[in-house]
Amino acid sequence: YKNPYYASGHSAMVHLFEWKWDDIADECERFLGPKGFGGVQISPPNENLVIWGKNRPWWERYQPMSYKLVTRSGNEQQFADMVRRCNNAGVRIYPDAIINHMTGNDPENVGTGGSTGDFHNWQYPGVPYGRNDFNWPHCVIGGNDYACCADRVRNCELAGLKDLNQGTEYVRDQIVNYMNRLIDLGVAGFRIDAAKHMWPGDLSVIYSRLHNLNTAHGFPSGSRPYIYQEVIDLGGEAVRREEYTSLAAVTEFKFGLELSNAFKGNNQLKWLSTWGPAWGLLPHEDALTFIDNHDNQRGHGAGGNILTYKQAKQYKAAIAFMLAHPYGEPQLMSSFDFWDTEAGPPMDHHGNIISPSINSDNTCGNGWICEHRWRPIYQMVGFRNAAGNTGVNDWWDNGSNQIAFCRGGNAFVAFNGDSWALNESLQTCLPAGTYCDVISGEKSHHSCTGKAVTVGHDGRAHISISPGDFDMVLAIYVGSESRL
Ligand code: LAG
Ligand code: CA
Repeated sequence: YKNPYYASGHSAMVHLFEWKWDDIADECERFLGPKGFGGVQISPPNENLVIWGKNRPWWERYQPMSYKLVTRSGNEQQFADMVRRCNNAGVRIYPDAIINHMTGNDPENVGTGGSTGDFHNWQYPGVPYGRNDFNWPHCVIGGNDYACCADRVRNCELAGLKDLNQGTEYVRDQIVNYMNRLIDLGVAGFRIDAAKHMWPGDLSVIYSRLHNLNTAHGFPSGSRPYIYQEVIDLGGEAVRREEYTSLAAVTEFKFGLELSNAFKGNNQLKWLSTWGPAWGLLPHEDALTFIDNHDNQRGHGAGGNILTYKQAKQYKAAIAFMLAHPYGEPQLMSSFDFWDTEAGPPMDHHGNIISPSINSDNTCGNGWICEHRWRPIYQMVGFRNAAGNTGVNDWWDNGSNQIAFCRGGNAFVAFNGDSWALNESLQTCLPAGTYCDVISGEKSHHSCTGKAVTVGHDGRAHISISPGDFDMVLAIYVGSESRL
């Protein structure tokens, strides 16, 4: 359950938060596949409660009504089409699986697929679920429960959301059938929402009943789905993330907190020479890593002080470090613009999601940020693919916030977080030649639109990043897009 089964030569997953299935299919073919992205995390594909009372907030999708594949992102036909087209483009699909709970006691009761419910009586006819399928006696998780009481964290309601009892065979069957339908349609794995709120023993049974990945979609026979479980554990909790790592991968929330802290200038970059488990992070193969996610970018979930697209220069540097460094299985966030932390995606007055527009410089419009289309970000996916499974070598730092390292003999990156220029002759480990920095520009015909770096026969090159540069990163690698 810890192998994402990316197509060869691809890496890194992007969360296309609230995108429509037709748009994701287009994006796989026109951008993600050609740029070497490994996969897409999609918003929950199952029917959710429609919440007009809050003007269709993004979080209505975390209130399931049934396992019918009908949401604002599209219907089952569109879902199947997206998965097929993305797999053909070498890009895998990972749905967000909401299996801990159903809806809250909301005043509205109609879902995106037309299902209705009677929440006060635990009735969800679209599945169907009834009172016996939920934990009993009824209780709601309180703030103090997280430190003391694992049983309450797992058997009581999260934010008043009706808490399914995954210990019963009937509930397990509904969940397993839902997930297996998605696997048969060609998905490569799942994010397990709210995994902390479910018993590891129940999850283990559910995972063991999942089908192998569909060989008709290009997966090797016998492949198990990639599973990354959302467990927020920054220490001091009754539920520990180590209870889940024996089952499958886990979301590593400390990763984004520490890198945000460092790239904001609150911790010197030189300390990153030991980046990985020495920082208290999970073992490499257990960790799904990211800077921000859909919750903490807007102060939900783990909260904290996370870098997002709103502090672009530091954010891009933190993302570049994540993609340049071999530790972890990286995930990128791709957002819609927001000020109101509850607001849903760009939509018309019927509540239909408005597609992103694509500008001539690769960026998006219509209210979509599309961080994954920012040059320093997608070019670093190319860097990661060129670096392959090499480790870090030839680490250099200036004793404060200027750092650089190589990945084998294929890729070199430098960062300047100091308020003065980085101007050094450094070992790049690359074969002699002239390379285009993929951060400040790219190769165009026979020249670089940004910085050019000339590597000598000893592998050394003059590297310069000044504090006034648009980005605090310089990256070069052996590849057709980067070598003149
Ligand atoms: C998650 N991970 O464990 C998701 O990443 C997170 O986005 C989900 O919460 C949560 N668990 C449940 O799947 C989101 C919002 C909540 C929202 C919830 C359900 O962060 O704010 O709760 O989705 O829509 C909302 C209201 C609550 C209310 C609740 C039930 O904000 O005030 O009690 O609905 O009506
Ligand atoms: Ca639960």
